[in-house]
Amino acid sequence: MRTQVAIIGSGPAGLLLGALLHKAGIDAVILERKDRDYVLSRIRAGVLEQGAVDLITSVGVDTRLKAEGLPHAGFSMGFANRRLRIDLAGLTGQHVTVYGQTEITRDLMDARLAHGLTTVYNAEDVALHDFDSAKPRVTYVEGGVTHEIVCDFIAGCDGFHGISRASVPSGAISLFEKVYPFGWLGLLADVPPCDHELIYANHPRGFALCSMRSPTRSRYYVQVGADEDVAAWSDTRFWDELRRRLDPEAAAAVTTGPSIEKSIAPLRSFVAEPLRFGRLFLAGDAAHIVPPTGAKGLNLAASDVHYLAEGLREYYRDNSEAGINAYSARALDRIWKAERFSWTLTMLLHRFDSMNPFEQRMQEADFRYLENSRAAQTTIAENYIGLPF
Ligand code: RFL
Ligand code: PHB
Repeated sequence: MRTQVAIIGSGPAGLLLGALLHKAGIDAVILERKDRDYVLSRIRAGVLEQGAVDLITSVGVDTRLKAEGLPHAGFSMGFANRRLRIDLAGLTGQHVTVYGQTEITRDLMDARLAHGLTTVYNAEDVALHDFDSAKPRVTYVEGGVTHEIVCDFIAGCDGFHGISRASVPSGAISLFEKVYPFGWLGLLADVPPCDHELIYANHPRGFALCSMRSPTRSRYYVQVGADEDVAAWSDTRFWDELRRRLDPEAAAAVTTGPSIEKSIAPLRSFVAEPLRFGRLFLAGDAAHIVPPTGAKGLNLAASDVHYLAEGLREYYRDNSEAGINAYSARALDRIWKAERFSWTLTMLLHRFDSMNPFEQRMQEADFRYLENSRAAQTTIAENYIGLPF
């Protein structure tokens, strides 16, 4: 098979890149290790910046997003049983949109199918070859048969555990990482949310987050130990722990119900540099991870593929390499700012066993400063709604 761009991974980064390239008249094939239903069963992000919404709109995949996405003009932070609302709309004039990553993925997959674009699911043993030459190749096994794709470029959109970043010689790549000593236990249930906006709570027992997917479907998280076993968490234990960590008003408003999904995600900050190796580009979680506290992971995947698609469009349309040459630096500039924000919010909102009394007082002072400073609230708000790209 021959294509212009071979995309590895059909998460939001790969699918959105595929849609942007299709719009630009550039031919691409997506190779995905899992099947469609498996990809759609992963429960992940829920908050979209306007920039991500605009990109999805630009490829014409916004019908359900416009109908079902929930505009949120603010969110709250809880601390010592007090609640501080960050007025996103009042402070920045903008809002975020609550719409699940699963739904975006489904919409983009359906659009690909409708346009007759090729996605190979269950592609095993994907291997990247010769990306330091002008004729890169990708091989994979499907149904026991080995196939080869000859292409101009490879886009590594295969997430943190993918093959793309791992294919780069270790001397050519620098990795920056911070692993946090805890994870988030998430629960999805068909119950109405406890509030019309998100609540991020810092409590002596640990962090908790009240989020949602729709007016009838809630997503909640509690901070747990890094090596906690999800099997140790019955629904009842989860609901009890969640309510203990919320202020009395929020706790009283929690409607409990059977979980649809329950899983633990470790928290990590990670960046690989650079994002280009000859004719291989990294984008999305393949290149970087943020702790979910700032709701930035999916949004960064969107800005990465926006820069990459622009570069590839310039390459094919204008015969210019300027855009692909600038890709790594442009994307990394925005990535590091989102890393900074996600790290700051994680440090503010979680309890660390290692915190000494001085550090604990610093966290409390941070919060009290935020309560009384419009400037500090604006800093949080302008990062939460998303820096421009
Ligand atoms: P994905 O979604 O991991 O997709 C990568 C795809 O590549 C496939 N793959 C391979 N395919 C072929 N060959 C191989 N060797 C392959 N190896 C892997 C995988 O099967 C998969 O289909 O990466 P992508 O596209 O870069 O998207 C990134 C986002 O998924 C991620 O950043 C967000 O989910 C992060 N995130 C959040 N981001 C937000 O912007 N807002 C949020 O509110 C938010 N909440 C979250 C989150 C992530 C979470 N978890 C579970 C990590 C909440 C949670 C709990
Ligand atoms: C979610 O709804 O899954 C969600 C929302 C906000 C975050 C992280 C996750 O910061």
